[in-house]
Amino acid sequence: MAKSALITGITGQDGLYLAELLLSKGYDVHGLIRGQNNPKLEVVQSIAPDVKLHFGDLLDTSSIMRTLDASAPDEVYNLGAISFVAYSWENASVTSQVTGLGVLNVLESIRNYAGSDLAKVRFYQASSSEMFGKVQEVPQRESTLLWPRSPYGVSKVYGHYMTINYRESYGMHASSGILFNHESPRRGPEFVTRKVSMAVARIKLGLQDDITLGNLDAKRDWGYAGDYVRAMWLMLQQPVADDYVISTGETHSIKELLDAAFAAVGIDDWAGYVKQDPRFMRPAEVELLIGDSSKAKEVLGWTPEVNFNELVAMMVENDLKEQSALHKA
Ligand code: NAP
Ligand code: F7E
Repeated sequence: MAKSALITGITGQDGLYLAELLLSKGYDVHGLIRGQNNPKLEVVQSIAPDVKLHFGDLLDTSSIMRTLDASAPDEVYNLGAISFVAYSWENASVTSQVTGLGVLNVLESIRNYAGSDLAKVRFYQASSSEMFGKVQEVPQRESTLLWPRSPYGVSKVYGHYMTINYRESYGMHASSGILFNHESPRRGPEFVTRKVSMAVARIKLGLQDDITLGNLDAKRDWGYAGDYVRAMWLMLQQPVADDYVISTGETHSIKELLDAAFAAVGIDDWAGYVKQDPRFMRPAEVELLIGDSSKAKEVLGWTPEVNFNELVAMMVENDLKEQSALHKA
């Protein structure tokens, strides 16, 4: 019989890639979608029409329980979150509720749903490299001390330890993927990679004069979302649940991101196109992230396939197509 999987955050970047991966493996895929008249419902239905959608919210435990009953999942991937770090300072309480307490709501719902047969449901938590924040070790690995720098990071630490606690307290097959930044043409336009790829495409097409950014010196370990959802699935196929860092092991500054993105449209000197504004600076910055995913390589056999330059070129190319089509329409 086909396995069943439930994905929270189905309308997000990772939710869609994961849904496509699981459908290609023959899973019966269910997604939790929130809100009245969610504008992304049509996107999910057009890209992955075989996904069965259930209306619910991470803040509404009874809706999660109802969705578990309806989907009878073998695997639950908790990808739902308020995920934009900058927003989390302005909206610390709701971020803590959704990104932090939302994890507890899913874990408790699974515990109630599965009863004495807890082993029948495997759980994946979307933990984040933002938990390392003010990094205490370079590169960061599973054992590195966590030192989050934003309400988002603090909320992810809560969800991370709650996942470990349910594993240790109840023997639940609950794993956390500590994923470093991963991007794609489906990345939200509020994140820096997509903000840059869209602006560079629009500058090349003569639709925009420049781009305004914040801190250009911060460094991130950027990978491709399509590679990273493969790691999520691999974690839930292991006999024993555990936590894994998923990263490329390479770090690049925002300036290097600009180099790669402008180079993709044949512009070598971008200085005249880039402005800075304190509005995009953060109250506390995560200056440097670089991950060591050797445990994932050894145990899961996971390695990333798309490198930094390929990722940036893929995003710029997609935005050139999207922006030209929009402009012609
Ligand atoms: P994303 O594109 O921002 O997607 C977030 C998803 O969460 C959306 O589907 C959103 O639904 C949903 N959501 C928000 N509030 C909700 C609520 N109250 N109830 C139910 N669902 C809710 O994020 P992503 O990039 O795909 O990331 C997936 C997960 O991995 C997130 O937990 C994120 O924090 C984590 N993560 C991401 C990265 C990364 O670099 N991408 C790295 C590490 C960890 P709407 O569409 O309705 O808003
Ligand atoms: O910022 C700097 C900014 O918003 C990256 C989320 O998926 O990955 C993501 O969080 C860097 C930061 O991603 C702008 O200060 C400069 O240093 O693209 P971002 P993030 O904060 O790293 C982690 C792993 C997650 O878990 C999160 O959910 O870029 N930066 N200028 C800027 N950032 C933005 N957004 N906009 C700017 O104008």
